[in-house]
Amino acid sequence: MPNTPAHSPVSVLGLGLMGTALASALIKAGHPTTVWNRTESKTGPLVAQGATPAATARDAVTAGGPGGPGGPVIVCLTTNDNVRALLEPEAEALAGRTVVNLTNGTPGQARELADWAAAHGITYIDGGIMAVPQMIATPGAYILYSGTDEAAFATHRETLSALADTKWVGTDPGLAALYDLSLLTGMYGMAMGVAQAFALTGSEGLDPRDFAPLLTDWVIAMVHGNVSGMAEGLATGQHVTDVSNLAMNREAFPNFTAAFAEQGLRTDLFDPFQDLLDRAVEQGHGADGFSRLATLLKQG
Ligand code: FVH
Repeated sequence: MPNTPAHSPVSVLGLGLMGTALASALIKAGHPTTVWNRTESKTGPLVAQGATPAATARDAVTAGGPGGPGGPVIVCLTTNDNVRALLEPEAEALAGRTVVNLTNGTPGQARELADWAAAHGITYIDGGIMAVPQMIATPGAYILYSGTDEAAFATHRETLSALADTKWVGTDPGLAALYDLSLLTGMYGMAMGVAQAFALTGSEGLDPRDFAPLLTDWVIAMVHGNVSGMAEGLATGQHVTDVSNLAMNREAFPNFTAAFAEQGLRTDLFDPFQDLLDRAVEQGHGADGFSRLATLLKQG
């Protein structure tokens, strides 16, 4: 197979659920793929698909000879501490290469890894995967990328597009993690609300499958109504609303925590929201909509 950008060799370090899906997608797209995992047995299924196993992480990053094959070294481990511990001893071997780190972490961790890489002549691209392993290389999946060297990203973009759609978000290496965690924050907020809603209907023995369609439609409608409206309020500083203001919500909200308690449920997921509404109204923002709340979440 010719060593064109479309089929450039790639090394993948970390073959958990996600790393395995990533490596498999690269193999299917025709990239000569070298794989390494701390627990060696996880290389087996990928070798059966055509991957080359590396006995050590050093072998994986130097695959293709001195200076490596020119393709990216993709890393997907549990945490960025694991990444740092794995890559530090390989700094010399990685000099001149591009590391694409798809491990979930904080913006600060990404910036620290980028600084460490730059000090060793390594190009660092951070990524945030907006997909579960089963979605890799399917429509709808995308990966956010950021790093100081946008040209390096452009060089490897075609290779990376074998994994999922690519979204470049900027030259601050922390931005991919910031976007990733912000999107997941929205998801966790939704998960908390949905869990509490099922607990409330469940407290009367309602079948969750009967309630699910109502809840789905309601959540979707509320997302459509609220997210862009909040963005507009935040961007313009015009938070006043004629729809559902904070003063009204503050008065209504005790009904929720009271109902949870009446039904024998815990209230502690929702108690902080009452505190936030109280603070907003006490600071004179009663006529504002939910966008105001995002301005009241800074520490200090
Ligand atoms: N799975 C998912 O749905 C999400 C989707 C969004 C992105 N996340 C992040 O991806 C990272 C990896 O997730 P994963 O699902 O692949 O996780 P595991 O299946 O648990 O595999 C973890 C791999 O990390 C290796 N590993 C852990 N510690 C070390 C270490 N100290 N040195 C070297 N490798 C290490 C582990 O190796 P082993 O246990 O098999 O030997 C696995 O290869 C993660 O950041 C998610 O947040 C996934």
